[in-house]
Amino acid sequence: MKKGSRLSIVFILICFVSLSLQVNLAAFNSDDEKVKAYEMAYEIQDLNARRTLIKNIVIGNITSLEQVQAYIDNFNNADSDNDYYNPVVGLSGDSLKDGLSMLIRKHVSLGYSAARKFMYREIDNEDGAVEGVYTGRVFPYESRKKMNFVDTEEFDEAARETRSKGFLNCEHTWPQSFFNKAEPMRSDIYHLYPTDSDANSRRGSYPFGIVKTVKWQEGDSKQGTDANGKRVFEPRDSHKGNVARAIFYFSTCYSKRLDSYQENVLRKWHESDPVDDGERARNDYVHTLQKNRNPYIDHPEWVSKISDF
Ligand SMILES: [Ca+2]
Repeated sequence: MKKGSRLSIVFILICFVSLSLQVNLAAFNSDDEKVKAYEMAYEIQDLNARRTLIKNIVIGNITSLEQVQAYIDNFNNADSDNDYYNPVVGLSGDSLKDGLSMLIRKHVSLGYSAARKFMYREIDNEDGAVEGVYTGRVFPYESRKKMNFVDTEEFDEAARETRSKGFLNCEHTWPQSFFNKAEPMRSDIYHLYPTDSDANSRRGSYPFGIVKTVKWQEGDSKQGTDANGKRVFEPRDSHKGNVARAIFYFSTCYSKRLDSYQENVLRKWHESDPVDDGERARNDYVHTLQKNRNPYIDHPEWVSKISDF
């Protein structure tokens, strides 16, 4: 892109970022600094989605890169909360579940576009690539670029139609059809994961279970019928515990009951695929955005303290 047109985008974008955020381009010495300001303004655009979380941060007129950086640092430092679980310490059974429900229900919903943007660009992005949780297929996703294989608000509709399968999209571990795509459930990242679109549609809204007769299989995830002939979806082993804790979170947060079949399967998976560092890091990251946590990642032992989800 030519520098002249790039700079005009700078101005438009910065105006778009926020009415209350004004970057005075004239204050920057060189074109390079102006372009850098544009890059940082882009970052602020993401941060801006979180702006409502921290009401005491006032965005003034920004005239230097240092001020922009300080603004970003303020966001990143405002998230620690060591006493998060204090209100439920010592509780068990239904009291624990109800207490956790009150605690985690109070959170910020980013909206579906921003939630996916954070997920693909940052939370689940490893060196410019995002892995589909069911198949393990890796999708290149370079930050700040429109990627045709990724289903975001920028996703090209024509590309979607010509690629009926094989793009990266968003799995709702608790199926969207069960809550009519309503917010804040739809955008709650604790049960959202990047997936291969094909695997996502194979999962559909089937319950999770152990597949005995395979109808579809890829990357060790399967869809088919279980020992009783019931149609189920079985994620690969490394994602089984993540699914269990996502569902326990959702059930607790939104007071949705699990049938005993589903609960038994997920309790086993919670044990067989325990919490790992990657899941803990994801919990920390989502906390900075939503201001709540998945308690079953922080305290896996609480699952057995609750007799009935
Ligand atoms: Ca796992």
